[in-house]
Amino acid sequence: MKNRLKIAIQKNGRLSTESLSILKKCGIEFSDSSNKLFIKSTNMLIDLLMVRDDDIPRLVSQNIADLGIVGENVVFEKQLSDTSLKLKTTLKLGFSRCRLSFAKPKKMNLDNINNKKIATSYPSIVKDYLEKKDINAEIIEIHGSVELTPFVEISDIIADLVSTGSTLESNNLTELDSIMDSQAILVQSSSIPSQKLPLIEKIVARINSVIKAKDSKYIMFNADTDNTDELIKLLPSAESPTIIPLADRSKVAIHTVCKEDVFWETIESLKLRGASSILVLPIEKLSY
Ligand code: PRT
Ligand code: ZN
Repeated sequence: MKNRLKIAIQKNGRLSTESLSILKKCGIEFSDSSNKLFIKSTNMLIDLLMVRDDDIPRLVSQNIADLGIVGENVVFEKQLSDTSLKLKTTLKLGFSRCRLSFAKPKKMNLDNINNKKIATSYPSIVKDYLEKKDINAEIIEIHGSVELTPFVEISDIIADLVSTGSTLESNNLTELDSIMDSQAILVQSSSIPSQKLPLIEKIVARINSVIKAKDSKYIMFNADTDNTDELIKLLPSAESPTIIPLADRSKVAIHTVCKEDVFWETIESLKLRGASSILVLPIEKLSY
């Protein structure tokens, strides 16, 4: 039991599906995951703690969990409000991206936010921002329906998470300055027992390889032999490509991994310059 690695993830919310999916892609198999607080892996010495996202930084800091997947915004808020938290960011995971931004009612005239009442679920981050900018304002801490507070006169403006912007739009709010960008991150305790380190290193390396693979694509196409240099330059972040001669000696096949997504514009540019039979494939795992 002591040697089993514990990973805390959000039980029910925006981070849950992706968190579980990234761990499964790392080859960790789990028994039925529905509705449990504690899930044992069936093939590795790993257990999942299914908890609220707000509890993850403390669970990791207290070594109740060794690793955790949580939003940067939550970690930053908890670290600012409790400086004794002992945890570090190991990897940025690239999902659940959002930003913490100020927003005001569309009809409100606002020159600056000095002396305004700001409703937010992130009081420590907002306080830190205001102090750094030397702004005097009142912070109203509220959890849930922050976007409604200016209209019931609890606040003048808000500071809330935004991803698509549609919540602000449908509540007649305009986004102002952004305080921080956030995404899901992998955190780890700063005092991991040494016997667990090899397994942590293995899991972190696998997660890293899953993340890299997600952004990468394998691209293959045929081209005229004397046109290869020009075509290779069009490929986004390409590794040194493999060039294979074809039966028709005037042509070659080019295969390479692009470390970024390959967009339609790139495919169209390749075609315009004579590439044919273009194939773009997803990559499941990528390890260097
Ligand atoms: O129950 P539990 O405490 O575990 O979950 P929770 O309700 O506190 O969190 P949850 O599941 O809503 O969000 C978990 C994490 O997802 C957050 O801490 C962020 O790191 C991340 N995330 C990414 C977001 C959003 N995008 C997001 N858009 N969290 C919240 N929102 C909300 C925002 O508060 C606002 O109400 O979505 C609305 C805005 O979205 P748009 O798309 O309309 O702009
Ligand atoms: Zn929460």
